[in-house]
Amino acid sequence: MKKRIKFGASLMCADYLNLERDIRLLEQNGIDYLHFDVMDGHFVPNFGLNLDLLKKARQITKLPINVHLMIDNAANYIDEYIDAGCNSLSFHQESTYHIQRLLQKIKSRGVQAGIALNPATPLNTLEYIFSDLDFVLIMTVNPGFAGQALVPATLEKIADLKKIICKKNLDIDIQVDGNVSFENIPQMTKAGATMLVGGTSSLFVKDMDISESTQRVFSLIA
Ligand code: S6P
Ligand code: MG
Repeated sequence: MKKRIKFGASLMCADYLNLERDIRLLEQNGIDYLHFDVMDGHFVPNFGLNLDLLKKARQITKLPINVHLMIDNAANYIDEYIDAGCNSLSFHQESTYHIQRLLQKIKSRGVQAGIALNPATPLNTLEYIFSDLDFVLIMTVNPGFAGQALVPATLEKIADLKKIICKKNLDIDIQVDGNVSFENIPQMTKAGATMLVGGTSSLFVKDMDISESTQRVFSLIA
């Protein structure tokens, strides 16, 4: 099944002092969803966006909100992020004990469920949970920071996942996050990516306004 490629905005790369302005610009320019990075300073060595900000963002926009939990003990926080109004949610394979249970819980609350894989984590960890997944987040950099360089082997990983999805005839999106640049987007989508996360490499680009950068990305994925 051929899927439309969706382009999302990584809010941790927006202008924090003008966040509402940036969200309005993203809406006006046809962005598909907001990507909301949560970090705990433990699973990844950085701190990201938080629950209170998610609640505020939910009040001012109808855009789908895609939460990416880069935290330990994700199971303890899932309900709060869902209550705050996210539409899809991923947590990391590497920090979670009862993965299938958690995916089921997310789906049972009417939210799309995804699992995020660090660059070094193999695809075979997905083997028995495909039917529980709406999307897989392939990290194309090691999680924690914006502005990093692509880990090249992750392109092969996207292609390998796409092959499995086709072979099993599954309806699962492949999300890519990290250095989703003008240069890398064609290779990522050719390999099979269907959900892109735009950060500093393609959306919030120095000396380029949001309208120009979104148009450039849309021309690459049309
Ligand atoms: C941090 C987080 C990401 C970044 C995004 C940055 O790891 O999960 O969502 O915000 O990858 O994009 P860029 O283009 O600066 O690499
Ligand atoms: Mg992310």
